[in-house]
Amino acid sequence: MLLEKDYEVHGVVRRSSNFNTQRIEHIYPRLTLHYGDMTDGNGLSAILKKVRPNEVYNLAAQSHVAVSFQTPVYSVDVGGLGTLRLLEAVRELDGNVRYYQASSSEMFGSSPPPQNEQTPFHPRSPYACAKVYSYYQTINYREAYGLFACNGILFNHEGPRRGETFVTRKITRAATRIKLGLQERLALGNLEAKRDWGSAKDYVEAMWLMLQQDKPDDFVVATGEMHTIKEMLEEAFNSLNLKWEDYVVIDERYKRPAEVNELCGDAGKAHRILGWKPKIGFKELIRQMVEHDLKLAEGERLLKGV
Ligand code: G4F
Repeated sequence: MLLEKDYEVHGVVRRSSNFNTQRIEHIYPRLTLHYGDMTDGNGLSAILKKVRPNEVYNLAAQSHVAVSFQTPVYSVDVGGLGTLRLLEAVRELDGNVRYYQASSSEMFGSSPPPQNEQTPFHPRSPYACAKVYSYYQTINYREAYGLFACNGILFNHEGPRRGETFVTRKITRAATRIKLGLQERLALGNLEAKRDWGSAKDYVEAMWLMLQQDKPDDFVVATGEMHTIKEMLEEAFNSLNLKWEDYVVIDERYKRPAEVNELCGDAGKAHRILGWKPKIGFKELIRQMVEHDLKLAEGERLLKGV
């Protein structure tokens, strides 16, 4: 839907010595890429002055919660101060730019579910603390400078393009590789945590809708359904006629210094004001991911000649 409108699409990516654009290749040639970095405010400002965007979506972060405990200063520099650098660059443009901030359900941390726009924040990681900082800076730029700036407080959003170190994709990759004899074990951390998992495809639509409204506001985006990691394991492994208990081992290294135990969003405000509702449920989401990863595993097996 995003691409149906007559948009010129620009993206900013960090330079890497290896190609790191596989997950956005499907939107070439609509997309023009620029090299930039959230730690380099001057660079961001130069890109914005060149592109003169109507809408800016800040999805940048060191987005792995566990890794943020190992790289706290970097994670907060990118996910917290990086937001401020980008907001300043947007403000300098002095135009009618609309700004979207990727806020996160991790900000709620240990506040019990259901969580909505009124729920107090209690962040439990450097990543989440940076997100709370960025959330308030976004509101401050809205109030102080009249910027059309919105926070989308997105709960976990998944799909076949999800990074392979996040728990959903780690599970579907492993289950399908185990099925084809390419892997023997799956090492995980805390299996008791509960999450509200939705489809990234649905959630991107909500992000876009926020910037099409008459006035800027903040919205929770969630399915309202909560599952444990064990339920996720059951769904993925059962769909391949496997029993997860035969393959999963607990590795303490995947446990976090502080855990977020229960996240389940109340997206009532997004339903009412944006007219948004998720279309893809938990079972369908896992089915899509398993189907995709099974094809990947089949390709891998062919290459290896197993
Ligand atoms: O998949 P996860 O790493 O996602 P997490 O920490 O909930 O964060 C994701 O969603 C947020 C939105 O709420 C985003 F803001 C954030 O950027 C990211 O996209 O972990 C989910 C749960 C955790 O409780 C974790 O402890 O799964 C548990 N888990 C158990 N074993 C594991 C593992 N997580 C990972 N990544 N790897 C494991 O082996």
